[in-house]
Amino acid sequence: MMEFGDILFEKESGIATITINRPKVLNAFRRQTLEEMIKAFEDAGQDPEIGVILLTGAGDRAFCVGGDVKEWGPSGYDSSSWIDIGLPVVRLHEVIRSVPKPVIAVVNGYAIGGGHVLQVVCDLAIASQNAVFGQAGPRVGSFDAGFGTAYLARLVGERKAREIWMLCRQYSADEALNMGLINKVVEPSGLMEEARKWANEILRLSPSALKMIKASFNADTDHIHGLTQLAFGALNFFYGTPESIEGHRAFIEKRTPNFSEFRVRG
Ligand code: S0N
Repeated sequence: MMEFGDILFEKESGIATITINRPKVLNAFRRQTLEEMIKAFEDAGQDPEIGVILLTGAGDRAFCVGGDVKEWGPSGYDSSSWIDIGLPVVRLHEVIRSVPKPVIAVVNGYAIGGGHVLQVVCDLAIASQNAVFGQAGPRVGSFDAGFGTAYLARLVGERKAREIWMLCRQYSADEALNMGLINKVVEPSGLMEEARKWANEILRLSPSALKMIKASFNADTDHIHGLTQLAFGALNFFYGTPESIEGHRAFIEKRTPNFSEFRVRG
Protein backbone atom coordinates (compact mmCIF):
# COMPACT_ATOMS: atom_id res chain seq x y z
CA MET A 1 0.00 0.00 0.00
CA MET A 2 1.30 3.49 -0.85
CA GLU A 3 2.37 5.85 1.94
CA PHE A 4 0.73 9.27 2.00
CA GLY A 5 0.90 12.27 4.35
CA ASP A 6 -2.13 14.41 3.46
CA ILE A 7 -4.59 11.69 2.51
CA LEU A 8 -5.68 8.25 3.66
CA PHE A 9 -6.01 5.59 0.99
CA GLU A 10 -7.76 2.31 1.79
CA LYS A 11 -8.96 -0.59 -0.32
CA GLU A 12 -11.49 -3.11 0.91
CA SER A 13 -13.80 -5.57 -0.86
CA GLY A 14 -13.65 -3.85 -4.24
CA ILE A 15 -14.01 -0.31 -2.86
CA ALA A 16 -11.16 2.23 -2.71
CA THR A 17 -11.63 5.11 -0.27
CA ILE A 18 -9.61 8.33 -0.61
CA THR A 19 -9.90 10.58 2.46
CA ILE A 20 -8.48 14.10 2.51
CA ASN A 21 -6.85 14.12 5.93
CA ARG A 22 -6.26 17.76 6.92
CA PRO A 23 -9.17 18.32 9.33
CA LYS A 24 -7.43 21.23 11.15
CA VAL A 25 -7.92 23.35 8.00
CA LEU A 26 -11.28 21.78 7.13
CA ASN A 27 -9.50 19.50 4.63
CA ALA A 28 -8.25 22.41 2.50
CA PHE A 29 -5.73 21.12 -0.01
CA ARG A 30 -2.17 22.13 -0.83
CA ARG A 31 0.02 20.92 -3.71
CA GLN A 32 1.08 17.79 -1.80
CA THR A 33 -2.56 16.86 -1.10
CA LEU A 34 -3.46 17.18 -4.78
CA GLU A 35 -0.47 15.17 -5.96
CA GLU A 36 -1.28 12.39 -3.50
CA MET A 37 -4.93 12.34 -4.58
CA ILE A 38 -3.90 12.09 -8.23
CA LYS A 39 -1.63 9.10 -7.41
CA ALA A 40 -4.35 7.38 -5.38
CA PHE A 41 -7.00 7.87 -8.09
CA GLU A 42 -4.61 6.57 -10.75
CA ASP A 43 -3.76 3.54 -8.61
CA ALA A 44 -7.41 2.73 -7.87
CA GLY A 45 -8.31 3.33 -11.51
CA GLN A 46 -5.78 0.72 -12.65
CA ASP A 47 -6.38 -1.84 -9.90
CA PRO A 48 -8.50 -4.74 -11.25
CA GLU A 49 -9.63 -5.54 -7.68
CA ILE A 50 -11.32 -2.12 -7.39
CA GLY A 51 -14.73 -1.30 -8.92
CA VAL A 52 -15.76 1.93 -7.15
CA ILE A 53 -13.88 4.88 -5.63
CA LEU A 54 -15.19 6.92 -2.68
CA LEU A 55 -13.85 10.42 -2.03
CA THR A 56 -14.42 11.97 1.39
CA GLY A 57 -12.88 14.21 4.07
CA ALA A 58 -11.57 13.40 7.55
CA GLY A 59 -13.54 14.44 10.63
CA ASP A 60 -17.15 15.52 10.83
CA ARG A 61 -16.88 19.20 9.81
CA ALA A 62 -15.70 19.21 6.21
CA PHE A 63 -15.44 17.34 2.95
CA CYS A 64 -13.03 19.95 1.53
CA VAL A 65 -12.90 23.78 1.51
CA GLY A 66 -10.66 24.21 -1.55
CA GLY A 67 -7.12 25.53 -1.66
CA ASP A 68 -5.35 26.12 1.65
CA VAL A 69 -5.48 29.91 1.84
CA LYS A 70 -2.98 29.99 4.68
CA GLU A 71 -0.24 28.12 2.83
CA TRP A 72 0.61 31.25 0.87
CA GLY A 73 0.85 33.60 3.85
CA PRO A 74 -0.53 37.09 4.39
CA SER A 75 1.14 38.60 1.30
CA GLY A 76 -1.50 37.00 -0.87
CA TYR A 77 -1.35 34.96 -4.04
CA ASP A 78 1.35 35.30 -6.66
CA SER A 79 1.88 33.62 -9.99
CA SER A 80 3.64 30.67 -8.33
CA SER A 81 0.24 29.84 -6.78
CA TRP A 82 -0.80 28.76 -10.25
CA ILE A 83 2.00 26.20 -10.34
CA ASP A 84 1.44 25.19 -6.71
CA ILE A 85 -2.29 24.65 -6.89
CA GLY A 86 -3.67 25.39 -10.35
CA LEU A 87 -1.92 22.77 -12.45
CA PRO A 88 -2.56 19.86 -10.06
CA VAL A 89 -6.23 20.91 -9.67
CA VAL A 90 -6.71 20.71 -13.45
CA ARG A 91 -5.01 17.29 -13.49
CA LEU A 92 -7.08 16.05 -10.53
CA HIS A 93 -10.35 16.99 -12.25
CA GLU A 94 -9.11 15.14 -15.34
CA VAL A 95 -8.19 12.02 -13.35
CA ILE A 96 -11.51 11.86 -11.45
CA ARG A 97 -13.31 12.01 -14.79
CA SER A 98 -11.00 9.62 -16.63
CA VAL A 99 -10.72 6.76 -14.10
CA PRO A 100 -12.87 4.07 -15.74
CA LYS A 101 -14.90 3.45 -12.57
CA PRO A 102 -17.68 5.32 -10.79
CA VAL A 103 -16.40 7.90 -8.28
CA ILE A 104 -18.76 8.80 -5.41
CA ALA A 105 -18.26 11.99 -3.39
CA VAL A 106 -19.16 11.25 0.22
CA VAL A 107 -19.82 14.76 1.51
CA ASN A 108 -19.53 14.86 5.29
CA GLY A 109 -19.59 18.64 5.94
CA TYR A 110 -18.44 21.80 4.13
CA ALA A 111 -17.91 21.40 0.37
CA ILE A 112 -16.82 24.96 -0.41
CA GLY A 113 -14.73 26.59 -3.18
CA GLY A 114 -12.45 24.11 -4.91
CA GLY A 115 -13.79 21.47 -2.50
CA HIS A 116 -17.22 22.03 -3.95
CA VAL A 117 -15.88 21.66 -7.49
CA LEU A 118 -14.33 18.33 -6.47
CA GLN A 119 -17.74 16.96 -5.50
CA VAL A 120 -19.21 18.41 -8.71
CA VAL A 121 -16.77 16.49 -10.95
CA CYS A 122 -17.43 13.15 -9.19
CA ASP A 123 -19.96 10.84 -10.87
CA LEU A 124 -22.30 10.65 -7.88
CA ALA A 125 -22.61 12.45 -4.54
CA ILE A 126 -24.10 11.35 -1.24
CA ALA A 127 -24.20 13.89 1.59
CA SER A 128 -24.85 13.94 5.29
CA GLN A 129 -27.66 16.14 6.58
CA ASN A 130 -25.07 18.60 7.97
CA ALA A 131 -23.24 19.10 4.64
CA VAL A 132 -22.94 22.67 3.33
CA PHE A 133 -22.32 23.51 -0.33
CA GLY A 134 -21.13 26.68 -2.04
CA GLN A 135 -18.54 28.65 -4.00
CA ALA A 136 -16.27 31.26 -2.43
CA GLY A 137 -13.89 32.45 -5.18
CA PRO A 138 -15.33 35.94 -5.86
CA ARG A 139 -15.18 36.61 -2.10
CA VAL A 140 -11.58 35.45 -1.60
CA GLY A 141 -9.97 36.72 -4.84
CA SER A 142 -9.97 33.49 -6.80
CA PHE A 143 -12.10 31.41 -9.18
CA ASP A 144 -12.29 27.75 -10.12
CA ALA A 145 -14.11 27.98 -13.44
CA GLY A 146 -14.55 25.45 -16.27
CA PHE A 147 -15.93 22.27 -14.73
CA GLY A 148 -16.68 24.44 -11.68
CA THR A 149 -19.02 26.66 -13.73
CA ALA A 150 -20.09 25.12 -17.07
CA TYR A 151 -20.35 21.56 -15.76
CA LEU A 152 -22.08 22.78 -12.59
CA ALA A 153 -24.70 24.33 -14.90
CA ARG A 154 -25.28 20.88 -16.43
CA LEU A 155 -26.15 19.59 -12.96
CA VAL A 156 -28.32 22.40 -11.59
CA GLY A 157 -29.20 24.52 -14.66
CA GLU A 158 -27.76 27.86 -15.77
CA ARG A 159 -29.80 30.08 -13.44
CA LYS A 160 -28.91 28.20 -10.29
CA ALA A 161 -25.25 27.78 -11.29
CA ARG A 162 -24.95 31.53 -11.88
CA GLU A 163 -26.63 32.20 -8.52
CA ILE A 164 -24.18 29.87 -6.77
CA TRP A 165 -21.18 31.75 -8.19
CA MET A 166 -22.56 35.29 -8.30
CA LEU A 167 -23.79 35.39 -4.69
CA CYS A 168 -21.38 32.94 -2.99
CA ARG A 169 -24.17 31.75 -0.69
CA GLN A 170 -24.14 28.49 1.20
CA TYR A 171 -26.74 25.76 0.62
CA SER A 172 -27.95 22.94 2.89
CA ALA A 173 -27.88 19.28 1.90
CA ASP A 174 -31.64 19.30 1.32
CA GLU A 175 -31.35 22.37 -0.94
CA ALA A 176 -28.51 20.66 -2.81
CA LEU A 177 -30.66 17.57 -3.32
CA ASN A 178 -33.61 19.63 -4.55
CA MET A 179 -31.50 21.46 -7.13
CA GLY A 180 -30.01 18.20 -8.51
CA LEU A 181 -26.53 18.90 -7.18
CA ILE A 182 -26.32 15.63 -5.24
CA ASN A 183 -28.00 12.21 -5.30
CA LYS A 184 -28.97 11.48 -1.70
CA VAL A 185 -29.01 12.92 1.83
CA VAL A 186 -28.65 10.77 4.95
CA GLU A 187 -28.08 11.20 8.68
CA PRO A 188 -24.38 11.89 9.46
CA SER A 189 -24.02 8.60 11.38
CA GLY A 190 -25.23 6.60 8.36
CA LEU A 191 -23.20 8.36 5.65
CA MET A 192 -20.41 5.83 5.11
CA GLU A 193 -22.81 2.90 5.38
CA GLU A 194 -25.01 4.44 2.68
CA ALA A 195 -21.99 5.14 0.45
CA ARG A 196 -20.86 1.52 0.81
CA LYS A 197 -24.40 0.34 0.03
CA TRP A 198 -24.33 2.32 -3.24
CA ALA A 199 -20.82 1.04 -3.97
CA ASN A 200 -21.86 -2.57 -3.40
CA GLU A 201 -24.81 -2.15 -5.75
CA ILE A 202 -22.40 -0.82 -8.39
CA LEU A 203 -20.01 -3.73 -7.78
CA ARG A 204 -22.74 -6.14 -8.89
CA LEU A 205 -22.87 -4.49 -12.36
CA SER A 206 -20.77 -5.07 -15.48
CA PRO A 207 -17.48 -3.12 -15.10
CA SER A 208 -17.04 -2.81 -18.87
CA ALA A 209 -20.56 -1.45 -19.33
CA LEU A 210 -19.98 1.06 -16.52
CA LYS A 211 -16.66 2.10 -18.03
CA MET A 212 -18.25 2.79 -21.42
CA ILE A 213 -21.23 4.56 -19.86
CA LYS A 214 -18.92 6.84 -17.89
CA ALA A 215 -16.86 7.50 -21.03
CA SER A 216 -20.01 8.37 -22.99
CA PHE A 217 -21.26 10.80 -20.33
CA ASN A 218 -17.79 12.37 -20.28
CA ALA A 219 -17.59 12.65 -24.06
CA ASP A 220 -20.58 14.99 -24.01
CA THR A 221 -18.83 17.43 -21.65
CA ASP A 222 -15.11 16.83 -22.34
CA HIS A 223 -14.84 20.15 -24.17
CA ILE A 224 -15.23 21.82 -20.77
CA HIS A 225 -11.68 20.70 -20.05
CA GLY A 226 -10.56 23.41 -22.50
CA LEU A 227 -12.58 25.98 -20.56
CA THR A 228 -10.93 24.81 -17.34
CA GLN A 229 -7.48 25.26 -18.88
CA LEU A 230 -8.36 28.75 -20.12
CA ALA A 231 -9.84 29.72 -16.76
CA PHE A 232 -6.83 28.48 -14.83
CA GLY A 233 -4.54 30.33 -17.25
CA ALA A 234 -6.54 33.50 -16.53
CA LEU A 235 -6.28 32.77 -12.81
CA ASN A 236 -2.50 32.84 -13.19
CA PHE A 237 -2.75 36.45 -14.42
CA PHE A 238 -5.33 37.36 -11.78
CA TYR A 239 -3.27 36.15 -8.80
CA GLY A 240 -0.93 38.82 -7.52
CA THR A 241 -3.23 41.67 -8.62
CA PRO A 242 -4.37 44.06 -5.86
CA GLU A 243 -7.95 42.82 -6.36
CA SER A 244 -7.06 39.18 -5.77
CA ILE A 245 -4.82 40.09 -2.84
CA GLU A 246 -7.66 42.09 -1.23
CA GLY A 247 -9.90 38.98 -1.27
CA HIS A 248 -7.16 36.82 0.20
CA ARG A 249 -6.19 39.33 2.92
CA ALA A 250 -9.81 39.92 3.92
CA PHE A 251 -10.30 36.18 4.52
CA ILE A 252 -7.08 35.89 6.56
CA GLU A 253 -7.98 39.04 8.54
CA LYS A 254 -11.59 37.80 9.03
CA ARG A 255 -13.19 40.92 7.52
CA THR A 256 -15.47 41.73 4.59
CA PRO A 257 -13.41 42.43 1.44
CA ASN A 258 -13.66 45.87 -0.18
CA PHE A 259 -13.53 45.45 -3.96
CA SER A 260 -15.15 48.81 -4.80
CA GLU A 261 -12.01 50.36 -6.33
CA PHE A 262 -11.74 47.51 -8.85
CA ARG A 263 -15.03 48.24 -10.62
CA VAL A 264 -14.15 49.43 -14.14
CA ARG A 265 -16.02 50.26 -17.35
CA GLY A 266 -16.84 46.99 -19.15
C1 S0N B 1 -15.63 26.89 4.98
C2 S0N B 1 -16.15 28.08 5.77
C3 S0N B 1 -17.51 28.50 5.22
C4 S0N B 1 -16.31 27.66 7.25
O1 S0N B 1 -16.79 28.73 8.02
P1 S0N B 1 -16.82 28.58 9.63
O2 S0N B 1 -17.60 27.38 10.02
O3 S0N B 1 -17.30 29.91 10.13
O4 S0N B 1 -15.34 28.27 10.09
P2 S0N B 1 -14.09 29.22 9.98
O5 S0N B 1 -13.80 29.80 11.32
O6 S0N B 1 -14.21 30.16 8.85
O7 S0N B 1 -12.96 28.15 9.58
C5 S0N B 1 -12.42 27.24 10.55
C6 S0N B 1 -10.92 27.27 10.40
O8 S0N B 1 -10.58 26.74 9.12
C7 S0N B 1 -9.81 27.69 8.40
N1 S0N B 1 -10.08 27.61 6.96
C8 S0N B 1 -11.27 27.65 6.36
N2 S0N B 1 -11.13 27.59 5.04
C9 S0N B 1 -9.81 27.51 4.81
C10 S0N B 1 -9.02 27.41 3.62
N3 S0N B 1 -9.58 27.37 2.38
N4 S0N B 1 -7.68 27.36 3.74
C11 S0N B 1 -7.11 27.38 4.96
N5 S0N B 1 -7.79 27.46 6.12
C12 S0N B 1 -9.12 27.53 6.03
C13 S0N B 1 -10.26 29.03 8.97
O9 S0N B 1 -9.31 30.05 8.70
C14 S0N B 1 -10.39 28.70 10.44
O10 S0N B 1 -9.10 28.65 11.03
P3 S0N B 1 -8.82 29.39 12.43
O11 S0N B 1 -9.70 28.71 13.40
O12 S0N B 1 -7.36 29.16 12.64
O13 S0N B 1 -9.18 30.84 12.23
C15 S0N B 1 -15.19 29.27 5.72
O14 S0N B 1 -14.04 28.97 6.45
C16 S0N B 1 -14.80 29.65 4.33
O15 S0N B 1 -15.55 30.31 3.61
N6 S0N B 1 -13.57 29.25 3.94
C17 S0N B 1 -12.95 29.71 2.73
C18 S0N B 1 -13.29 28.77 1.60
C19 S0N B 1 -12.51 29.22 0.38
O16 S0N B 1 -12.37 30.41 0.15
N7 S0N B 1 -12.01 28.27 -0.40
C20 S0N B 1 -11.21 28.52 -1.54
C21 S0N B 1 -9.94 29.06 -1.02
N8 S0N B 1 -8.83 29.04 -1.92
C22 S0N B 1 -8.57 29.98 -2.81
O17 S0N B 1 -9.37 30.79 -3.17
C23 S0N B 1 -7.21 29.94 -3.37
C24 S0N B 1 -7.26 29.47 -4.78
C25 S0N B 1 -7.08 28.02 -4.86
O18 S0N B 1 -6.54 27.42 -3.99
C26 S0N B 1 -7.56 27.37 -6.04
C27 S0N B 1 -6.87 27.58 -7.21
C28 S0N B 1 -7.30 26.97 -8.33
C29 S0N B 1 -8.42 26.16 -8.27
C30 S0N B 1 -9.08 25.94 -7.10
C31 S0N B 1 -8.64 26.57 -5.96
C32 S0N B 1 -9.40 26.36 -4.74
O19 S0N B 1 -9.33 27.11 -3.82
O20 S0N B 1 -10.09 25.42 -4.68
